[in-house]
Amino acid sequence: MESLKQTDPEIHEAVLNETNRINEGLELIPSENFVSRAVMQALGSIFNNKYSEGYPGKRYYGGNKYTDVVENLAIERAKKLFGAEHANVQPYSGSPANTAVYFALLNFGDTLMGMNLAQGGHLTHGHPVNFSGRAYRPVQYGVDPQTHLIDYDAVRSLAEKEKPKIIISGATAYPRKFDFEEFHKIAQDVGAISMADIAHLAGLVIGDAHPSPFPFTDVVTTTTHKTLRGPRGAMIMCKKQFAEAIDKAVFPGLQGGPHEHRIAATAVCLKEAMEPGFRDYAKQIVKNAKVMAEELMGLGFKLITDGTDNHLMLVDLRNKNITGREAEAALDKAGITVNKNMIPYDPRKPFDPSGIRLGTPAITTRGMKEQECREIAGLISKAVDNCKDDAALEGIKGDVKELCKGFPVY
Ligand code: DSN
Repeated sequence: MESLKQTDPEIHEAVLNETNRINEGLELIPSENFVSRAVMQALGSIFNNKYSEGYPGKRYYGGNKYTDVVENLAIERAKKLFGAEHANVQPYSGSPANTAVYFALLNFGDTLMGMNLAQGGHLTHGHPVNFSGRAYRPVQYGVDPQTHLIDYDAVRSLAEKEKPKIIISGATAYPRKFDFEEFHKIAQDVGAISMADIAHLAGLVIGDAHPSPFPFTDVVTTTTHKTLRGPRGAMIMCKKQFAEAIDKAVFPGLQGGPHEHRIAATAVCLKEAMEPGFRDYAKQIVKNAKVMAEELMGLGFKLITDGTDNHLMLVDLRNKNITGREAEAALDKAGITVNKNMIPYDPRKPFDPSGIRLGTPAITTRGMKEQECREIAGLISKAVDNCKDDAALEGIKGDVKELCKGFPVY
């Protein structure tokens, strides 16, 4: 990074510091991951400089011969990997991708049904402060107050009563499997479009570690930077009948020039995901999460739904006498990065909720397995027990650093 060092030493230093932070610490935010050098190289490539408004073969700018190669490869790989009829790889990220779907397929004021953010959903699934909850009429389903699982009968009743035009499945903090087939059936029965937002699950889906929403779901969105292990960005995949409307909504409806360097990096991550090793990776993510969950419960932590089937855990900290914000801060001091998170029916507020969210995609990428996950659970427990003792947290940070030494990120 000599050029960066000379041009902007402050940014250079921040990059080095961040590199040390990830190498010496444990990244347990379930939506984060570490991409390969090849993905990084595509992301930092010459395609950053190109304008290519339009789609392959139909651009509003000249000089797009090689841009078309890149975007076509990303599209074809996405279709092949997921078994999709159509793919649009231009959305800048998950929120613009979801917004594009609504813009394409709904009229303002139409009813949109999605999972409540406070119970595991996402802002763009109809939260009242978000565009999706203001431009459309949001109807929200959640989880059962006792089991904290999605009650599919309750989802069906709500859909029958409210007659949404689109039903969104998918979440950001739901530790169990989604029954995408059941969601599609409910949508069909009430005359709605079925949409799955698999941002968190995409890597697990193609690695056969979670059931797929294909080929039956009408529209599927995903970010590319979570379990899929690609650049920050998103894709929309859909049945052919929705393709034209969705492409038009992305461009020119919502976006201008696509970020082709990022699309090149998406193509690379999709190629990597076609390798047999990616299946092992996806399955290991889930194995790691299950072991960490078991170990944490053995140490007295209460996990929402008493465990996990996927890459994430939602921990209810109320029996530990610590809030989510306090735990996040204490763990940060110990070199363990997590995020505070609302638990279902949380009596506290989002900025200082009762829970934390943990996940295994990033530590699995760096090669950690069951044994390390047991150790990590012990370190988390120790940090929570000593959350007010900075010297103890510093000591745990040393243990974390020692553990990480055997698993360099780059
Ligand atoms: N912000 C993402 C997450 O952390 O789950 C969802 O978009």
